Amino acid sequence: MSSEDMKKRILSGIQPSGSFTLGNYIGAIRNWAALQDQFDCLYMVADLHALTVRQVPAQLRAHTCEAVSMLLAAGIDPKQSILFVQSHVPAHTQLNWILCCNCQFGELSRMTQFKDKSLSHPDNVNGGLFTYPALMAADILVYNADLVPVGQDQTQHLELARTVANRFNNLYSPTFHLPEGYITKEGAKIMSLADPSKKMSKSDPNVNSFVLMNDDKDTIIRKFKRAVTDSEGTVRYDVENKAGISNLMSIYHVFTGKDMSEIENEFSGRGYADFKAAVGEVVSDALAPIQGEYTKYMNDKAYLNEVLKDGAEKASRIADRMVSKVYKKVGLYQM
Ligand code: AQP
Repeated sequence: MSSEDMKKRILSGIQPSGSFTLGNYIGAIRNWAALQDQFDCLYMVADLHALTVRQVPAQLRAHTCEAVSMLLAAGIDPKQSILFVQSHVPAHTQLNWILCCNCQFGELSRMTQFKDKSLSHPDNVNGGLFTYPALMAADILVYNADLVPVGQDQTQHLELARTVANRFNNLYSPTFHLPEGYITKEGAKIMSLADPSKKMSKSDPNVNSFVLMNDDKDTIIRKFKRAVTDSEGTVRYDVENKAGISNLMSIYHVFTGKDMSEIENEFSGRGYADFKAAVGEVVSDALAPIQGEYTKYMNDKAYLNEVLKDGAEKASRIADRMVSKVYKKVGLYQM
């Protein structure tokens, strides 16, 4: 078997629930491009997952195009990886139902994301929000992915995917690999600029809480200038007592490679204004070339559609085989 055949398979997704933030870039997208040489990668824009929270249809469509353009701009190569939109591959929802029927109510009730999102959207605690982990398990298992890059917030869902896969394998016969989490080197969790105790999120209603990957330089500089910090005036890494400054230091570290003590020395005796301006500069310099590419893709819908059609076909070829295998195993009559 060639080394190509032995590459492990990775599946990762991102929701088009808004424009991508600097948090999405640092925590996910930036790593995705880097994984392509080493792994057999499938990257999906998880539009079905986005529906668990109420979306404006026209915006969801626009954000989906933006998402695909941004992933291409950030270096996802559709010749090397399979890039697709989740709803374009019906096998995800087909397997989802089978897995839903193999997930226990108690298991789903224990998911902390369900509890959190029910609290943040009390007017729309829908069934999709509750069964979201079964769809996530289907996303992974339909490709028999070996590895899933996940943040801390998703480890519980991945564990459930393993539990369901294991249950299915025992009940019927070995079918699914048990997927493992893949922790990337730089797993920084980027916090909101308006409230550094909260994760930076693309669906945050406060536009000053996040920097978007397609924000222009002036906007980026202004948002960092307004970032909530503390009154001490010393650039010092202390997540507990100086969450805002520590968050900015993590961002500065990602783009400069400087460690925390180097950053402290660089800004020793200088105020927060200087530091915030420097963070804004390195972020906008890093995003500028990606933004150039992004605009190019956004203006070429024909190319985007071609990429997505090809991605959906390649993904379906793998996923459809798994669905028919599963359908057969559970006893669905096939002609
Ligand atoms: N603040 C963050 N820091 C580091 N990583 C982050 N990710 C998201 N926010 C941060 C990572 O981005 C990937 C895609 O996430 P998602 O779109 O599937 O959903 P999410 O984690 O819920 O992202 P958002 O931006 O917070 O979306 P909304 O506002 O819609 O809920 C994941 O790998 C995630 O870890």
